[in-house]
Amino acid sequence: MDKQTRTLTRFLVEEQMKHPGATGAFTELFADITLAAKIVSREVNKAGLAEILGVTGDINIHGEEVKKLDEFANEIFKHVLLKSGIVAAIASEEEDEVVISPPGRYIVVYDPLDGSSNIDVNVSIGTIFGIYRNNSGENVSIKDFLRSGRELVAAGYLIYGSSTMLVYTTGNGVHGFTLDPSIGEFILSHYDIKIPEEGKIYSINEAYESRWGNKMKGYIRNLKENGKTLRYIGSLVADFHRNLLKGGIFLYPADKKNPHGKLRLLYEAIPLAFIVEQAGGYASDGKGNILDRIPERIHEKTPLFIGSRKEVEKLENFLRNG
Ligand code: AHM
Ligand code: MG
Repeated sequence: MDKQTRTLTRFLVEEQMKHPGATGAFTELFADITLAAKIVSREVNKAGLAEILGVTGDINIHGEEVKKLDEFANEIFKHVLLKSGIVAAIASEEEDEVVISPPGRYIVVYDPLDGSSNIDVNVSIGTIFGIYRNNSGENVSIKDFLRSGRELVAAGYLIYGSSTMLVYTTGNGVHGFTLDPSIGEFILSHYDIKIPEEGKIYSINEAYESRWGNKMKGYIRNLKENGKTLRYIGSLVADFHRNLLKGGIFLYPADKKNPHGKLRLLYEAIPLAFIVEQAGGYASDGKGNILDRIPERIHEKTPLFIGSRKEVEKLENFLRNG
């Protein structure tokens, strides 16, 4: 019985009770995030029916076409978070600038709908988020976003797949909750997730091989010679989630076309780096820990190598020594 009734809300309240000074604001913030997520999940699930597939006709700051669902997810998260009185400012992949609306104890960074190219074809997509404390009160500004991932209060992602899941950490292990659509609740399904130290899977877009440097080419050749297997969905959240549970490495290197990589440091790489580290894994930009990077711009890009600790360390050694 307990298994079916271990909701996210109960879990958060139990966690909150371990911290006598807690005000409940954080628990409320999570209620807001899951509300937005449930609405997005509902729209994603019926996307083939509603007139919500396709593009809006706009191009975002990254030069990419904005999908209607991208925009919808962005608006829902922005609205729910900024109206809460708990979040003073947000930075989103789909907003050119940070959006400031004090008061609020927290600031939130997010990619509202990651894996946009998979929206129209019924393949898993997701939302990634990171939560920081607002240390500047009413004077919150863009500077409050340019900080190390080590200052994260929490990070998580939603995956809209064959089921909808929330996976998050507050720095006390990583826990996964599955949405039971019949009761509209996230139920604890994956307690204290640990990523295997090593793994068979590697995930990279190999079509770009001709753009890579020789060390990257050699590394991938080496993986194949050592019996690794390729899995690549093209949705970071879905590729990350699979590798978190099964072990392996996800790679999006810098290449000739994208000299700084494609993925975004602040609202993609850093939150996932915090999660993977809490699960016993590791995230690198090829030179060092993603959590040691301090973004200079909110939309800064980074190479990303993330997953099982030993696999990512091997990759780092390969890039250093060839
Ligand atoms: P998006 O945030 O615009 O959806 O782009 C990010 C996505 C990631 O989910 C995925 O890992 C990557 O882009 C795939 O890129 P590619 O198509 O170059 O392999
Ligand atoms: Mg994205």
